[in-house]
Amino acid sequence: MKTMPKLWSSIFNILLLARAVEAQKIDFETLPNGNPTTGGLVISNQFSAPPYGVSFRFEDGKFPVIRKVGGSINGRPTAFWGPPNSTTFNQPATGQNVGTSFLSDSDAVDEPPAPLVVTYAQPVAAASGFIIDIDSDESWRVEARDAAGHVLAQVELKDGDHQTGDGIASPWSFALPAADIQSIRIVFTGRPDDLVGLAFDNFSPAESLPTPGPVHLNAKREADNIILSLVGTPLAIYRIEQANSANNPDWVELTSVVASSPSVTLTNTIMAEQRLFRAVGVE
Ligand SMILES: [Ca+2]
Ligand SMILES: [Ca+2]
Ligand SMILES: [Ca+2]
Repeated sequence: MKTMPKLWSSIFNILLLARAVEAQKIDFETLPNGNPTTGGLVISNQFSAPPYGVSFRFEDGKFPVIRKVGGSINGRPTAFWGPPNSTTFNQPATGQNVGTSFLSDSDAVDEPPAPLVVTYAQPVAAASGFIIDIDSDESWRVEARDAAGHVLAQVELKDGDHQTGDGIASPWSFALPAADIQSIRIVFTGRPDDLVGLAFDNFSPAESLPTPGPVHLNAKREADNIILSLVGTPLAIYRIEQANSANNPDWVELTSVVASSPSVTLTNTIMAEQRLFRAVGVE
């Protein structure tokens, strides 16, 4: 009987560890206490305690706010014009795994916001996240900076690059040899007269983007639609490609998706008698 408490305590520890690792992604759908976020909620230091250890502020002194799919002010979206063809209020493209909430600035789509700075309580070696809807010639730069504010590494995200576009979640990721990242700075680098909002989501404060593992793609027909569902490594990116013929298939990119648990689904209208689909992990 004496060994029982020990056994239970090790099981309990394993459960806690599993929970802590999973909890490190900030998806802006809920706060650390589990309460759902609301549109317009100001985000500053709610995630400053472990396991996150981060706080958020724009360089002009303003704080970011939660924005929701469908949100608008005076006929303009609160974060971005989403698909089709940038006509909808904060609507992500399908299969982007961004839920219904993300971090934005407090204005409607308007002049570019000041750079957003994420400050760490304790420095980290890795971090990753997504910026939604990089289109219309827009571009962003994400910098990983040390305690003195020097840029250690940076990622440029530009309209026209892979994994950018209308409502698409574009990834950035850092993995440095040592825990030197004291802040992350997200800067709009497009034209100063662009009408944009920030839409930042699925922030992993201390982990780089996962490497895509094995993927399973399933297709089924429903009336005039093909429903594709993909099971892969959560938060890893997969390119969905299509071809018209099994003989010498000429694969063309259809879209990219961000895998989520348990699966991502996409609906496609049937355009031809035969169509092949495949999913390719993007590293
Ligand atoms: Ca989200
Ligand atoms: Ca945009
Ligand atoms: Ca758009």
